[in-house]
Amino acid sequence: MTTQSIITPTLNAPPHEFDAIIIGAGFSGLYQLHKLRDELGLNVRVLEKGAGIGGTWFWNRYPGARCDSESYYYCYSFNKEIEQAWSWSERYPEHTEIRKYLNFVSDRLDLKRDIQLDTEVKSAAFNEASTMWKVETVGGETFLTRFLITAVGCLSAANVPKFEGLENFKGDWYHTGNWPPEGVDFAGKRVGQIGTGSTGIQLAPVLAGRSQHLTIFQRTANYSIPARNRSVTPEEVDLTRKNYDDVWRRARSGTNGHPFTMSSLSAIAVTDAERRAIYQKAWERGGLRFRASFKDILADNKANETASDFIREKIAEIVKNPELLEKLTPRDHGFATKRPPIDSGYFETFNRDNVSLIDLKAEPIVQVTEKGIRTTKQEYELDIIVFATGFDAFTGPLLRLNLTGSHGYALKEAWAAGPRTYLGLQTPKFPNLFTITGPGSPSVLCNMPIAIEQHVDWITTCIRDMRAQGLTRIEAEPEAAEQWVEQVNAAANATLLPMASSSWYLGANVPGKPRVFMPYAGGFARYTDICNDITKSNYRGFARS
Ligand code: N01
Repeated sequence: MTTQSIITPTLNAPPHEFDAIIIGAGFSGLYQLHKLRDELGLNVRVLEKGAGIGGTWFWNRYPGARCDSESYYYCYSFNKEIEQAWSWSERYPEHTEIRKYLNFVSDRLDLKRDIQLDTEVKSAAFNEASTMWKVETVGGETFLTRFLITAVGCLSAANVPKFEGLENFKGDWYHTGNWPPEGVDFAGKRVGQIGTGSTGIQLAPVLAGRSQHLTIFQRTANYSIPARNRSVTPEEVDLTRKNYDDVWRRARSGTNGHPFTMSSLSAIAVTDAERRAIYQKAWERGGLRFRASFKDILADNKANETASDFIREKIAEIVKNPELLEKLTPRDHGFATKRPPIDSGYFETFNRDNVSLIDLKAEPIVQVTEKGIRTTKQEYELDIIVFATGFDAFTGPLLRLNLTGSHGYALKEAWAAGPRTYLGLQTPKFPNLFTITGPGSPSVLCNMPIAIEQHVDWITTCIRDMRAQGLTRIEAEPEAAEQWVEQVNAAANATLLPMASSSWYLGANVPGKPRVFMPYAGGFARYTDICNDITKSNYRGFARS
């Protein structure tokens, strides 16, 4: 992997001025840089907190970290040469391979010369008189820019629960989303893992194999579908390359940006035997596509219950100990109402002798002690604690930037009751600020690279049109944002998605966070049509001058 950093911070220099500053060098920041610099000819700088590019995949290096979208479509679609030159080795790429891919793309497009690593944005404020943003970094640098574009991802603000006594723990602790690049040696260690979301479910089988003993602290039992990861054959690579146009056409025309279509069948309109055969086939094929087995899994309680029942039966076939099985069986929410994980041997892990499961509903954590974790029942002695406790999703990464819009209005204030955006792209009173995959856009309900490309393309067209029309300022109108928030709520309420009380889609995993369903659930293709229509209407809902 190429790791060279081209730009190093220059302290105490006069403010650097740019046409656009992009915050973050993951999938979205890299593509946005390419579009603005290489297509519009703008003077652009990317500021990246990490010591390397990759965004999510720079930070998430925990054992077992891999993507749960399939490799052949968890990648960019905008460049034919890159598409034809790159080969994925596995069905679900590991974090190392995704970093290699992003470095490969960056090198091909010569992006690194405009990316400044090790540069964390401390704050940014809009100046009404100059129509410019002033960006300040933790390292003391100042930048001025006409357009400020956040490419910080939806899941980049780690959520470490505030357990009393963590500072006293004599062992080591880590959050999965901030994993040390040098790795962690678990050999001979007693490890505690808190959290059983997508991350914890990927992590547990690997930790169980590497540690002396693994204690998993579970608050909510989860569903999971087998990933069925495997190597990709050269024949499959060739076939995908030949068919890429069709892959992308299908991905863009669907609900979730995946190149498979939702079944047209209802789960309750078929016979029991037909339903079982369809679920069984989907279970054997593995992966997130299980959700597409029937059209109403996320729209109708009865249909959802058939999927939930099927998975519960599968868990019962795997887990041998009846007491553990009871704890591991999800009953408080329907399948896929929370983001469903996929796994490689998760439930099988509980058949091992060196794994224990603590049900935090029965014995909540009281404190972290010098020696480990104390629940209401007992103290568990541990050498290492791993927090697989997720993220302050959607709003967390943006609020941490300390953004101040027109006349000193802070984003924290604007979003005090939850995020209010127009299309997830702009927030009223924050002129010239674009949020790639911001709250109110399909983002995490979608295959992320597809959602990112759509946003970056829209932003690029918008800036191009402004420049062509001699405009320098764009701001979402408050009424347009209000109406969009209503549409986001209506789209969510037409599904079962808001029903999982512990879902991070609702911000429920972070104590004190407003409970608002944040992504747009009306479908990716529909969302794209809405955005395109707004472009054609000469930017309805945006005030431009
Ligand atoms: O986070 P989560 P994640 N005490 O929020 C528990 C994406 N992803 O990192 O359910 C005890 O889903 C919490 O319990 P509960 C994917 O979109 C993608 O696993 O809130 N437990 C839950 O079990 C995914 O959905 C890939 O009751 C506490 C867990 O911690 C998203 O990232 C791979 C707690 C957190 O689960 C987030 O997944 C991995 C507390 N105080 C992840 N606080 C790809 O392949 C939280 N928990 C692309």
